[in-house]
Amino acid sequence: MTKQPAWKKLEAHSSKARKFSLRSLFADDPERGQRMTTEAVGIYFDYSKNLITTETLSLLLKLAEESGLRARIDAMFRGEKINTTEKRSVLHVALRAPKGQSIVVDGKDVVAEVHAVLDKMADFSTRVRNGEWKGHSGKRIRNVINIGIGGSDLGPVMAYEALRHYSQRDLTFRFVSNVDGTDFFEATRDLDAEETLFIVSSKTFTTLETMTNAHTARDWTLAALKDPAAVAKHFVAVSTNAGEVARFGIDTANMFEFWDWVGGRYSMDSAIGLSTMIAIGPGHFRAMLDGLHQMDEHFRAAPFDRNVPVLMGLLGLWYNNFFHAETVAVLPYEQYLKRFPAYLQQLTMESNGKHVTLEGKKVSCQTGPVYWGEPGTNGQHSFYQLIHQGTKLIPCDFIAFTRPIHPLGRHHELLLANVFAQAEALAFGKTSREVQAENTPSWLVPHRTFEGNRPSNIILMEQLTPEALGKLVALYEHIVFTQGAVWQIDSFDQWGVELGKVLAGRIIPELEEHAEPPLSHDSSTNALIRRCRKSGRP
Ligand code: G6Q
Repeated sequence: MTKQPAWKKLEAHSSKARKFSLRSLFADDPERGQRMTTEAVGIYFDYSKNLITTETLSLLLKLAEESGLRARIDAMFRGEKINTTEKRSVLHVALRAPKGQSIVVDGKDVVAEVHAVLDKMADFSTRVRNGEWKGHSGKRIRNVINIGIGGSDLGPVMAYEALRHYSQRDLTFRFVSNVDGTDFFEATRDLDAEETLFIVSSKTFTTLETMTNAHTARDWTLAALKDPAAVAKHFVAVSTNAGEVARFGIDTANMFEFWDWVGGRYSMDSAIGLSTMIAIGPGHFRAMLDGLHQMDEHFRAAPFDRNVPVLMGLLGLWYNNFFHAETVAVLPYEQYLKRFPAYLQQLTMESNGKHVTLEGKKVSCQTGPVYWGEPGTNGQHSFYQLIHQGTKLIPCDFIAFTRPIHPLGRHHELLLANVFAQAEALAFGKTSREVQAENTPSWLVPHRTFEGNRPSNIILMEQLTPEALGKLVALYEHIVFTQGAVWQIDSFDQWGVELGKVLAGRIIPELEEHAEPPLSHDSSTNALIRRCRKSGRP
């Protein structure tokens, strides 16, 4: 990639760009704040506060062309096996394709299968929501606990929190992911097993954490209900592995299927979203799918210079590869999106944290940045200091909504004023002359000076609805796709999580067995294991 003509030109251009001043760029072009924006599927995207000119943009767009982004998008939508290291199609876009559309994988129309599962989910969700689905002792289900981890947890947690306003409030939702027993204990300590339904969400149904928590959940349920038949009423599964689901004791009639062409971190709108559907109801869930689909169509069809995910992907790449920025801050000014940055961390970092190209050669440039963030305005009172005056360049994505969900007094105006002010302050700063003009003592002037020139994107939408959330999720999925295509890496595998799992498997018996098997790790690991051996504990 780094040998492409556009890359070389961007390298040369970036030494000029380091001297760009956002103050001057805005002063020289009074239209910049309108010109460097685009609007699509209900998103107003303002990218004018980036360290770019029209030339930068056209070079970045050229880079996208030279890297074959268009062909790769088409290959994904056709269902080609673009996840080459796992020999799989990458078809999360099929999860929200409307009924009647057809995408064929290995001779099967996957869209028809998707809708069959959605209908089954809708039927089940409705029965839980209206109380028709009863627990073993005849009591109504009041609590729903999703057990899953990684892609089988972060999406459901994020979506539940984001759409809580639309949820059925007489149902309690909890999420257990960590193998740390505290997670299960705290999620269940005040609940009545007779009123609790567990959704065991695991693509493989073999994941250590999830299966450990699922077995603990079964013991917890049976300790209260004292009848193995209770499992049928208190456990359902979301998985691709019917054999393991049956072995666990869950009737496969109560299993909601998905497929190997859905990556874990791309699965929040598959059956993995069953807890979301129970919370918000099938109608809202379908609205979320519609939002995802609208963004898919925009990504597939819009010209790159007006394509929001392509533009955002390229701008991210600009700072990552040409300004050596290491991170991206995602800053939603909407309290309900408090888990969105955590969700994005997996989506972006598990996808693009790769060190070799599709051909297995070491990459010649930096790949995925670190994503992080917190909702505004809280972050302003903690880490924004470093973004404003630190020595690191941290491009920011601000996400805001014009209409509040809860219009309370002046709250929303204050919230919006803050997000716009932050972007303005980052971009334009405050010169030492301006600080001096405020009669600041000269020794304090450097401390109170803001260099500015710190780039940000603003994503402005009308209101956080299920449809809007769908658009935001698909937006970031396609940003990841765009960057992965330019870097020519496999954004859909995750071999990096394997080694730790294998090593943990080796250490488990070394901690648990009273025979104290001999240890053959490094001296540090050996010493740590010895200190924690079960047999040595009081
Ligand atoms: C996501 C990853 C990973 C996965 C979890 C859970 O893309 O593959 O986070 O989702 O390891 O896997 P299971 O769903 O198979 O339990």
